[in-house]
This record gives sequence, structure tokens and C-alpha cells, in this order.
Amino acid sequence: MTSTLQEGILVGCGNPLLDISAVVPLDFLQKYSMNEDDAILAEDRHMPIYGELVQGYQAEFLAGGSVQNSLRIAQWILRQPRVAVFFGCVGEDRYASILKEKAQAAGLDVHYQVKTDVPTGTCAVLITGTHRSLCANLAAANNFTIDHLEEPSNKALVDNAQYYYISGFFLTVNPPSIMQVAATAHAKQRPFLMNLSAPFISQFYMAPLLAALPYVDIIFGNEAEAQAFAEAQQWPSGDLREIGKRLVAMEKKNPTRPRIAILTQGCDPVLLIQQDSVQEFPVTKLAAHEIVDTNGAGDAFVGGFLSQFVQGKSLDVCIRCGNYAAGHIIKNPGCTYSGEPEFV
Ligand code: 26A
Repeated sequence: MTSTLQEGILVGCGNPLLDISAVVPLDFLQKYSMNEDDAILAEDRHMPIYGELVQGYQAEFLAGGSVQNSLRIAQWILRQPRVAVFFGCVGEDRYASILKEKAQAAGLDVHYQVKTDVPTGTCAVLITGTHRSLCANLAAANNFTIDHLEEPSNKALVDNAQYYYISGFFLTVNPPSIMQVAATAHAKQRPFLMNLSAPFISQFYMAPLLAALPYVDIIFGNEAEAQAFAEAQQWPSGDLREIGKRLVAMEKKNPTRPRIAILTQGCDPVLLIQQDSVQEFPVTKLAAHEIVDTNGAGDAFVGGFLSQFVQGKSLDVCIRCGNYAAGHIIKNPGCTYSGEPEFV
């Protein structure tokens, strides 16, 4: 980082979750009717998972929550504190303290809404080989309300930002907040970035996703999420490039800034789709022994991307940094980093 960025230039909203992560056998997934690489919302039948992980599988507690992960990673790469501001809802408990401490240690400026009567959300992370299956118990995170964004000091933070990032996951919590941030970004002609987040978002939250999409300047997703979007739209082709082209061509409020889609596909190249052009960016394959777990890889990709995007860097630099960040966190437990960033 050469120059100094405006404090709070980037604002994000999401679900602050404490990840409870453990290596489990495949029959643990089967017991809960889960698949490798799922990302789901916990139902009543999933509630025993969290206790079982702690009691039987030497679970680790790690800071999580998709948007908060991305912003922590962006802060780590930027090395300048308080560039990014995060909003989300937590309880008043030890898990909230852990999350806040980890976020602040990374330099993130957190402004949690606090619910005194609900516990902080958790996410079970079930590691099987290089796969990770996520089961989120949103708890307090699900109680985020728009009035938190309307408090004068928070409203000032939203108004003063230049870039906005919200996950598709947050559509399950509070679409009015998303629409309000999107409208602010639109009115001020500032980029609004979103993530498809998980297949279940396109399957079950398509209506609020479609309401937000016209405001989205950059949409992120992985191959499974893009396919789920295409299926929910009943698009004929499953080809990722075709899906990307259709996504960027959908209605947009500000047509002078055409939408961009950035689709990741594990260790296969990242696709950058702009109007009719598709560019590929290679990913450095890690050796099996270097992989600790892939939890947070997609979030880290976005974090690396954002760290360069807020500096006005070109899209290819942003994507290269996304790939660097994802590669780094795969070599560490959960969405955590070690040492100083080495992106140049
Ligand atoms: C609404 N849901 C299901 C979620 C999440 C989530 N973050 C927000 N909302 N489900 C899983 N995560 C987070 O994703 C990260 C990995 O990409 C987990 O907490 C994990 O840190």
C-alpha cells in the first residue's frame, strides 16, 4: 500500500458467525443428510451438530461469517486499519467478544447491533478432505434490523463510503437493509458489489435477489452458485460462460456502468465476464499436503479483490489478489491468515 485510503471507504453488511470447525467422517454428514460442500441454514434437526462437534471432534472456534471474513482479509492485505466498516447483529456473549476481538485485530471497524436476549450466531464447518460443508445457526444475526443503519452515526458511515459489499446470504435476514444500501450506492453512483453466496439463495430467495440485482455492479459466485441461479431462471445452458453473459445482461439501474460477473471454480481459472467478453485468470494449484481446509476460500477471494478495488486498481490486479488471498487462507484453518501479506 502506497497512499492512504479514506477511513470507512468500504461498507459491508452480513451475518457475524463464530465458526465451529472440525474434521469429521463422511457418515457424520450422512447422519444429518448433508453433502460435501453444502452451505445451508440450520433446521431443528441440525441443532445437535454444534454440541457433537465440540464434545466428540476437537472442534476449533474461528471467526466466520461470509462478509466479515472478506472484510477482515481485505484489511489484512491493506495494512491500514479502519478502511472497512462492518454491520451485523450479535448477542451479548463470549462468542460476540471473540468475533469483535478478531475483527478489530484485523483492523476492521465493526458496528454490531446487539440483541441481549439471543445468542451470537454460529456455523458448523464440517471438514472432509478438501471439502467443507457449512450449517449456519444464524441466531442473533437473523435479528438485524434496518433501524441499525438509520442510527445517525451508522447512517453517516454508509453515506460516506465509496464502495458497498453485501452477501447473498444477507437476503435471508434483511432485504430492506440491502435495498437501502443499494439505493444509496446508486444515488451516489458508487459501486455496489454482491455475492450469490450459496445455491440455496437462488433456489429459495430469488425474489429478493432479483430485486437487488439491478443495483449490482459486480456479482461474485462460484460454479455451483452460478448453476443454481441459471436453473432457477430456467436458462437452457449450464455453460458457465453463457450463464455469466446472461447475468451481466440482466436489467441494471445504471446502464452506463455495465455489470461485471466474476465466477470462481475452485482450482480452475476464474472467469471475468463483461458484456460479451470472457477472460480467464489461472489459479495456482496447491499440493494436497499444503491444504488445511477450503473454508472461507471464496470469502478470501472477495477480500483480496476488494483490497485492490478500493485502491482503484485494474480488474486483473483485483482478481490476482483475490487468487492470492484464497490460496493463502486454504493453507490456514478456516478464514484465517498467518504472517504478513505477500501480494505485490
Ligand atoms: C445465511 N448463511 C447460511 C450464512 C452463512 C455464512 N455467512 C453468512 N450467512 N453460512 C456460512 N457462512 C460463513 O461462510 C464462511 C465460509 O465461506 C461461515 O461462517 C464461514 O466462515
